[in-house]
Amino acid sequence: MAASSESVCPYCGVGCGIRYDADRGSAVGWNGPVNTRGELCPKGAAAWDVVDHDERLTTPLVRVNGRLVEATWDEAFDRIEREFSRVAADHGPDSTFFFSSSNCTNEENYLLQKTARALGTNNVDNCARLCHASTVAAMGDRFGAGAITNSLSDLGEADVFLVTGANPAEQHPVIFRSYLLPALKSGTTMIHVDPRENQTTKAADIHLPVKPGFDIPLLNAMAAVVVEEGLVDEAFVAERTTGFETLREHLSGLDIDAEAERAGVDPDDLRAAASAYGEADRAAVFTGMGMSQHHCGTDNVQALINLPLLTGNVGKAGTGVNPLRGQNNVQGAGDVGALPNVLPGYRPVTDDDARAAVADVWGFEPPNHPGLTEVEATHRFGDEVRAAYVFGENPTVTEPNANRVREAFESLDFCVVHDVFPTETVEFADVVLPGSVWAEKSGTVTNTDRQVIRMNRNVAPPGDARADLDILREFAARVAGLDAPATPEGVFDELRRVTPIYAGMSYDGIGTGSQRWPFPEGATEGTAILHADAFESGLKTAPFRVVEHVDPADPVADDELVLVTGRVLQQFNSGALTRRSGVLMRMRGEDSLQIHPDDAAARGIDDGATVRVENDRGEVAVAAEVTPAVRRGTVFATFHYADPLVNRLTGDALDPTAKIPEYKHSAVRVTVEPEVAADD
Ligand SMILES: Nc1nc2c(c(=O)[nH]1)N[C@H]1C(S)=C(S)[C@@H](COP(=O)(O)OP(=O)(O)OC[C@H]3O[C@@H](n4cnc5c(=O)[nH]c(N)nc54)[C@H](O)[C@@H]3O)O[C@H]1N2
Ligand SMILES: Nc1nc2c(c(=O)[nH]1)N[C@H]1C(S)=C(S)[C@@H](COP(=O)(O)OP(=O)(O)OC[C@H]3O[C@@H](n4cnc5c(=O)[nH]c(N)nc54)[C@H](O)[C@@H]3O)O[C@H]1N2
Ligand code: SF4
Ligand SMILES: [Mo]
Repeated sequence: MAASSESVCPYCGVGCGIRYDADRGSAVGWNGPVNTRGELCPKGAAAWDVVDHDERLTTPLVRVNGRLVEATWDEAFDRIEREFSRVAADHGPDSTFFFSSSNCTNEENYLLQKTARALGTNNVDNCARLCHASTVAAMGDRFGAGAITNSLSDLGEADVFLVTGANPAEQHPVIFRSYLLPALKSGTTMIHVDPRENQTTKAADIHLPVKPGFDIPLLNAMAAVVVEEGLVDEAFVAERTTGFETLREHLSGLDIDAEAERAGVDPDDLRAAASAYGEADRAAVFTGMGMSQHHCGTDNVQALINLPLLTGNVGKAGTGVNPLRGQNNVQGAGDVGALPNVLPGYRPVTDDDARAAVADVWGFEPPNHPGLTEVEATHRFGDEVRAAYVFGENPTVTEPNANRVREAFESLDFCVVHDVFPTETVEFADVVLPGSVWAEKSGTVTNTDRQVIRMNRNVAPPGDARADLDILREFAARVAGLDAPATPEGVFDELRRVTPIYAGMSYDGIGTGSQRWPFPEGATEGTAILHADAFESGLKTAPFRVVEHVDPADPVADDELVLVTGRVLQQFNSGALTRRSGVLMRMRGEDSLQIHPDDAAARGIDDGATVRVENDRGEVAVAAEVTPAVRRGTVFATFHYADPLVNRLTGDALDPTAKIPEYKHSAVRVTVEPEVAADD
């Protein structure tokens, strides 16, 4: 029996409220904390499609003689217990690795990271690593907190939006339509920095089609214009920053026009954008994957942060640095400690007091050395890392250099995949655990503007599938001897006690609304706008940083093009859910390669022709979409499909600080695919 209860969309970090509507037989919006009028984008509206889908995993599977066969839960867990114990005993706990899930609840992520730590390793990560890890690192360094500085509801007060490396019209549609568009209609100016024209560009006043990987010269040149034109907020700089003189010296040595040209943009347009940003009373920055997913992702965001600090655009309504987060709980997965270097609440594993504080609640102390990050771990599969638990992630499609990733998964001694569909990663599993989707479980998720929202169960999981938290409870008991609370509410109550930024919240208090972090013990509500009087670091000031351009990892030969990868509105990440949705059908153009007419003509490529895209790492065949929307020298494809598997082409380079991959810059050769002879 289905009951209609308030839940949260399983897709993006906007966190729209959805529930099952039995009359319509589909998901509908309720008036949630973010989608206050019940509005949804096409993905949210189609979210029921994956609940009663006939490809759902409905029974545990174990590999016997190379084939996955149906098993009982006991058989599956006996095998898991035996193999995890064996690997940990033979090679030490750091030979195990845990992929936690940004698509799953705070309670589930909390329990999985606690299990890893009880087993004796900090080897737990979630795909924030592939996403905004660099943003979080840079913002943490400067402001003392890596999260969005403002709240969605105050951002409309901005006079200028600087949107860089993000396409909110397609990737955060309800934020775009319900929070940004009304402001744009009443006069807010939007600057869009993106090598490609997309739906966001259509609503922009100034478009800077930056050359992929050249955001630092662009941002430094914008900062230099702000200084040159006397647009610096002197009072703010004096009171709230340090290091201005050093930055000013560096910027005054720059040739602004030359830096603009190096970044591939028109110097006049760049000056216009910088003046608009600098002259605004209130200017808000939105930043996305175009900035974060480079091997200089942290430096990109460091360069970006100089702008709000120069102009006093931090700590008040309509300003700040606002990363738009990825999945419905990528914010929360990090908040509750599913990261290898920090405990719940972002306290470093190396901090003795932090470990002692969690030990008071847990009854054991977590290890004191940071664990491996997600991609680093994959690179060590079969060697240092022998067993993995993959919860709600599809890394064989989504990690870079997919051919290598597949070999890595092959080389594991033991792999558990806990998912809801037979994904491409399930093909590498020794044991498969059938979990639950959004409508089948309860718990909390934390959206992009730090609001903790409750999901309530509408329907039971299909067949023998179980609620994710119940599966993780048994896993915790079997491999680490933990006795976790039986309900999401019980787990939330525990996680609150070790997560200072959540300490004042309560499950009941959230109800069908939300509570926002930071919400310390004793507070009556959370803080919407961070860094108002002092930064979250506890300091009154934030430092300026001098940032130099870093060349992309892949050198680009004369006959090569730069492949940028990204997203479209109707598909979500690895496509595990959306590719199975009847409503979000595969549409023309979604899996094609956007190529500029000049680059196409030089290669004899017609619109619609099948082209081969290749480099030393791999190759894919795709249809060409010849369009001037993408800049010359750059091609664009999505990574939503297992075929074409675009991540065969992306590389291994990682940001040295945040370890995020360079998904937004790969050198490729593009040629017309030779016709396959009809009689072959
Ligand atoms: N429809 C849909 N929505 C989603 C998702 C989805 O898969 N589909 N995924 C969710 C997730 S996990 C995330 S992380 C967010 C991501 O949301 P976005 O950050 O908006 O995602 P992307 O499309 O990957 O990248 C944004 C833009 O960066 C541009 N870009 C590429 N290279 C550069 C560069 O060097 N510099 C600059 N300035 N820009 C560049 C691309 O052209 C692209 O338009 O979306 C979330 N929402
Ligand atoms: N080339 C390229 N690659 C990229 C990116 C890019 O821009 N370009 N972006 C990167 C980014 S930002 C991200 S975040 C990653 C995303 O990478 P992934 O997290 O690997 O991708 P998803 O498709 O979100 O994977 C979600 C998995 O969880 C399962 N799932 C969904 N809901 C539930 C649930 O409630 N319970 C359980 N048990 N399972 C569930 C789905 O079936 C699916 O297998 O991809 C990265 N890869
Ligand atoms: S905007 Fe995001 S959270 Fe809202 S319905 Fe669309 S995918 Fe779901
Ligand atoms: Mo993401």
